[in-house]
Order: sequence, then structure tokens, then C-alpha cells
Amino acid sequence: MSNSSESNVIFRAAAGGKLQGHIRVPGDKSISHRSIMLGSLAEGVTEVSGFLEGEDNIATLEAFRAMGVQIEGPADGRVTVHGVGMHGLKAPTRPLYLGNSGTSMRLLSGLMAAQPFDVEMSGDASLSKRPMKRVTDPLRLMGAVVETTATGTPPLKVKGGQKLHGIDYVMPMASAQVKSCLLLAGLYAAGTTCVTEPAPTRDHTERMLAGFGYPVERRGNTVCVQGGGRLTATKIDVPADISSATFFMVGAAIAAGSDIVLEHVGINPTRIGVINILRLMGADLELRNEREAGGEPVADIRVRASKLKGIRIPEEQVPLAIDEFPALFVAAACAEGETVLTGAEELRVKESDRIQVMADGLVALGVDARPTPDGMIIRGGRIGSGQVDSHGDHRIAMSFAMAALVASGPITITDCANVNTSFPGFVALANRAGLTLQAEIV
Ligand code: SPQ
Repeated sequence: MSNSSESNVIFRAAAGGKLQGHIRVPGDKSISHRSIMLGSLAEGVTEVSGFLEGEDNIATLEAFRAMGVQIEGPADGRVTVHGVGMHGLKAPTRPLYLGNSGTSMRLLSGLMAAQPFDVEMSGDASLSKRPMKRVTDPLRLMGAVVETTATGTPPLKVKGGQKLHGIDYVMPMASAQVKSCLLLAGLYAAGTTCVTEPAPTRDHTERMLAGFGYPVERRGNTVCVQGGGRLTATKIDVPADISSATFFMVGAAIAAGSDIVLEHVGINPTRIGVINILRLMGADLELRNEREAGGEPVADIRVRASKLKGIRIPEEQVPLAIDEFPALFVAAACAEGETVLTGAEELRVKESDRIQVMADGLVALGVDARPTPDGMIIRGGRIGSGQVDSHGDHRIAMSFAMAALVASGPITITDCANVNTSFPGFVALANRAGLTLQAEIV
């Protein structure tokens, strides 16, 4: 799962510290991806502010540039997308390289299935191991022609010129990427495409489609679009990413004396599992100045240190906090008593196997962490000193950096280059907030 570039990065985090001040973490990764995709297909010019200039989002942006879309920026989070309309994309002259980004590949597969040209999509070592059958199976039911490797992994080869038709699809897993892929393909399909999810997942695609003037129908856990509509350019203000804010929420909750305010964080109800779970554990979190920005609810979040207790994590919270478990495992390691996570087998197919990799790292630091097929059992206690391997997974690297706040000695974290996929500037911001963290290029 390591980064494909030749150099890599080691984090050296000194033990101790507390988090303080007012900080704004970078823009939401999921919303930033979608702003480029829908902006490109819209009629008119879409202005995006707060765009996440991380490697994953740049991969999406470059893919659309390669398909003839004129995009200015990013500069200070501002991007201007000159939309080409639903049928204006051009055949790229080379395969689309999507780096580490599962969202780019899975959402693009839905859009590419409906284009008049062939496309090949590839990724780094981690993305090349991630399951794609979850999108290629339903896309084929819609009439798409898509090839993967024999094991259902990238590269994806999508054959152009197919006529798609709408389907009624019941997803076997709670996945916003699968839902979004099918809705995006559904924009081009004859008739209606409906996707039913087993549990609510992030709804940024649906919200943003509506923001671009595309009708989306919701009935309970089912969401439907009619093919053949148009998107009208708009302005998008991307809120700070709750998944990036999570590291600071957990750090402040566990480190005595912490008191931090995280500004302008997206608190979409389909993303706030981390707030719900931390509150159940006894964390002191206050949402201030709740407001709306570009169709998404936002708030400033104040977090003060408190005594955490172990809990059984309610399964309905799992899809609402799916990317936050690496950090939540660190919170559990600092809580009194046992924390039990179940129903989270999806964690095994992220940028790394987040159950195994986090359990290995916690055990290396002396924590009683026992992985299970669909979760983890963690008995809180002391976090020791040592070296852990992030396996090239950005969220694991940043979670262990926060663990150093309460560790008995320094923590060294290897294979951290991919922090730049979702959180450029993490080291500087973490140091400003109170961590003592050095990044060393090796
Ligand atoms: O893009 P990628 O690599 O899949 O990123 C991750 C992450 O931790 O940043 C997952 F590893 O986020 C996904 C998230 O887990 C982003 C996402 C989206 O934007 O639609 C949805 C979730 O994935 P899934 O598989 O549950 O649909």
C-alpha cells in the first residue's frame, strides 16, 4: 500500500502537548471531488471556493483537464471550472491516472460508462488493490461495458458508445461511492435510475446535483434520478472537512488542558457519526454558530479535554463515521474500559486494511487492541512509545500523530507521504495547534 513516488515521509511526534486556539482545516475532500465533476458537466462557469488542494482532488481535476475541460486554479482554494455541458467531454489522449483516490475512480467509472469514447483508469499500488466489482457489476446491469483485472481491481477499461438504461439497484453495502457512481451514470441513462442503500451514507452528490438544478428524488433510503437532464453552473463554498477536523477533535478530547475551536466544519447529518460517537464516549464537544454554506450545514466546533469512557459503538453510526475510525480507535485507547466496534468490515478495503493496520500500530504502542473480522475491541489504558507503520494510509498516519499527545514517549510513524492526498499542510497546522511533529523525507 505504499506511495508510488520514490521518496517517502516519516513523522516523528514528540510525546505530550495540548491542542489550543482557533484553526480551520482544509476543504472537504468528497465535496471538492464532486465540485469538479459536476462543474465540468454543467453549462456555464462554476466558481469553487474552499477547494481541497490535496493530491486526490488534483487527480480528479487533472482527469477533467485531460478530457478538455478548462479549469483555472486551484489558487488559495479557488477554482474556476468552465463547464462543457453533459456531452462536451473529449477523449483523453492517455489513461487517466487517479493516484490514491478511490472516490475519483469509482465516481468517474459511472460518468465514463456513458461517454462516446473509450477510457482507461489506473491508480497507485493501494488503489490498484481496491475492489471495483461493487461499481462494475451494477454498471454492467445498466448496459455499460467495463473491464477490470480478473480479481475485480483496477485498471478499469471502459468502452465508450454504449446506451445506458436506468435500473433499480439495492446496494449490498453502505457506500456513497457506489451510490454516486450509479447516480452519475443515471444522468445519461434512458429512464429512471434508483439506488437503495442499506443505511444512510454521505449525500453530497444528491445535494450538489440539486444545487446544479438537477432534480433528485428521495424516498426513504432510495434516491432516484431521471436521465437526460442538464446541469447549470453555480457557486460552491466547500466547508472544512469533518474527516480532517476529526484528528484535532480526538487530539483535544484526549490531551489534558486542550481547548480548541475548529472553524467552518461541514456537519452534514450523513457525516457526523464522529461527533455522535465521541459524545457517547463522554467528549466535551460544542457546536457553535450553526449555519448553511452552499447547501451544506456548517458549524464551529469547540472541543475541550475530558475523561472518555469505552462504549459499544452503535452500528447505525458506522457509515456516518466510516473514515473516522482510525482516529476513534486512538480515542478508545485512551478511554476507561472497553470499546467495541462491529459492522465495520468496509474498513478492511480502504486505502489500507484499517482494522488490521490500526490494531498492529496500537499493539506496537502497548495498547490492548484485538481486531475482529468486522471491527475491533480496544481496552483503554496507557499509550506507549514506539514505531508504527501507516502503510501509506493518510488517516492512519494522522491518527497516530495525535496519539503522541498522550504517549509515554515519542512515536515514529512510517510511510506518511499520502497525508498530502487529503490534508496538505497537516504538519504545520498540527504544530501550530500544539503537537510537536516533524516530517522527515527519506
Ligand atoms: O477516495 P477514497 O480513497 O475512497 O477515500 C476515503 C478516505 O478515507 O478518504 C476512503 F478510504 O473516503 C471515502 C469514504 O470512505 C470517500 C467517499 C466519497 O467521497 O464518496 C465515500 C466513502 O467511501 P465508501 O466506499 O464508503 O463509499
